[in-house]
Amino acid sequence: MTLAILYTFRRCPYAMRARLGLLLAQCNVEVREIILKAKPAQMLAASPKGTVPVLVLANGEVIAESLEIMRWALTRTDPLDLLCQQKPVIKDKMAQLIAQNDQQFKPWLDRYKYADRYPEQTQAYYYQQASHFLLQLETCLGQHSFLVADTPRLADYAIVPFIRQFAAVDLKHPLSVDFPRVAAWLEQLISSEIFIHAMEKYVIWDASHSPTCLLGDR
Ligand SMILES: N[C@@H](CCC(=O)N[C@@H](CS)C(=O)NCC(=O)O)C(=O)O
Repeated sequence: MTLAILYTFRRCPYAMRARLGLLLAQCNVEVREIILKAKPAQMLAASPKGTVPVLVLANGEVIAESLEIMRWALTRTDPLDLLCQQKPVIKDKMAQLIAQNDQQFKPWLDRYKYADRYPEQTQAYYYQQASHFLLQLETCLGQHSFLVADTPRLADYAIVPFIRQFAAVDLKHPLSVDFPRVAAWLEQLISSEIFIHAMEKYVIWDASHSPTCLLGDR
């Protein structure tokens, strides 16, 4: 059987969420680890916009948005009901949290992380702006063990790579000081087997390599 091909970059939070979605759906794919400074021509031919992740399906269809890759995989197999298909209120809440993460939190995260590239404000200002979203997550986690329920769902896996990145910006300023519940949630998710699997290291792909698969050998 021809496998779908995933172009990915280990440290990219969008690619992380795509790998998590594929693993959670037990969907095997061929993994092609790339470097952003030297994107392979095969990836750019499939997706000229040049962002990772990119999933090229066996029928040639291309999915070049991380959340769509998660949804595509989980729509096929969702043993843990991560999409909460029968729970419209939770589905809406998840969509809202993920949209806030991607549209509001992520730009502040970038400014906080690379504050020297955005000298118009201080890093403390960017932290403050990013905190609005973290406070919202803190409130969610006061209501259940994970963002929308007592077990992890799509929203947890879609958002956690970005919170992990935020927490790593300034290790002298641990997340637990201002956001203790978010810090505990982060720790629980990133120490889980699935996350560790999603962070496996791959050599940089080139066309001469024999295929490497997300779920191990074919
Ligand atoms: N909306 C896209 C965003 C993906 C994205 O921006 N990925 C970054 C890496 S974290 C990227 O590929 N940037 C292109 C570059 O740096 O050349 C998605 O959700 O997949």
